[in-house]
Amino acid sequence: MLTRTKAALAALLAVPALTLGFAGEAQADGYCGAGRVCMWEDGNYEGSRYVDVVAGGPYDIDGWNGDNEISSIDNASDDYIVMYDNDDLTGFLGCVQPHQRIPELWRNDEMESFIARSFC
Ligand SMILES: [Ca+2]
Ligand SMILES: [Ca+2]
Ligand SMILES: [Ca+2]
Repeated sequence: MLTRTKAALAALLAVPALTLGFAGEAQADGYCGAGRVCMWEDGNYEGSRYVDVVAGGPYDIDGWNGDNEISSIDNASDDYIVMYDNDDLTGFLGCVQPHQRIPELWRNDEMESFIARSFC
């Protein structure tokens, strides 16, 4: 019974947390500001924040700035982030959905370019 109550409470709290998320995220350490996409050297949004840009692009992640090192990503935008293995949007890796966070990328240390789009 206690578990069910907790679950119901969590469901109730989930909706306002989602709608109010932006204000908190802009200040939270390790997360991205509204409309931006951020990428980190290590998993769980740790290590160097190599990418912190307004969702748009195309962007190349240059050498010494995180190319082939990205391990986690926070997409705080309304667009899909389409990720590529190589520079110039070549070698499709996969998509991050709008407002999706990925603490451990399934293709670790491979991304070199990306673009924000309204489709995947
Ligand atoms: Ca890494
Ligand atoms: Ca490169
Ligand atoms: Ca690569």
